[in-house]
Amino acid sequence: MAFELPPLPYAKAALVPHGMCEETLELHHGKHHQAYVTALNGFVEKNAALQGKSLEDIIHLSHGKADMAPVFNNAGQHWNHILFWQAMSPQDGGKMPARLERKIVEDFGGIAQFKEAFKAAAVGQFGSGWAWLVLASDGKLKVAKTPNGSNPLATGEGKALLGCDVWEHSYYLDFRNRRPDYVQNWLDKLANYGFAEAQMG
Ligand code: MN3
Repeated sequence: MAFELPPLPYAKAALVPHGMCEETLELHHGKHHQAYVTALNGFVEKNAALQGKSLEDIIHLSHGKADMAPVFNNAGQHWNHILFWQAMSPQDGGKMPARLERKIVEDFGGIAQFKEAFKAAAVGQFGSGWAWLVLASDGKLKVAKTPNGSNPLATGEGKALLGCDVWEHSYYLDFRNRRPDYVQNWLDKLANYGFAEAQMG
């Protein structure tokens, strides 16, 4: 079974009022994410060791292996974007549900402190990559950042509850070079905290 581009969980224009234009989603989902899926399927087709494996298995078995870097990058980016589309919401973007709010206050000291830490990770990721809210193995919420196609599943930093894409293709049409503004807007108006809470288990 070849990997497939999942449909967006909302219309391409749904995030316009929240700072992400239709063209951004058209290109980001329809071109960039599709390109990762197409490339990954090409690698699987040529490598028997990858056939029949889940996306998660492919990420684990290619992580940290120089000769498998292109496989890892594309598998990682497929996984990251599947999460990214779900990590935004046109209806509930920025709305903090009670149970997640309590946990964030407990582990970060407050919502403002969490957002500052997340923004620092997102802005501090040099070049392309991702910022994450993860549930670490010690049961605490943490912020993490990864370069390029990597993610907390590969690094073992925890279960990814939210992931914010900080590749330039994610924000250049809407925010030009202003990554800090994109991330602030993402946390305040786009982030699907209900999805994050549901993933805490
Ligand atoms: Mn992207």
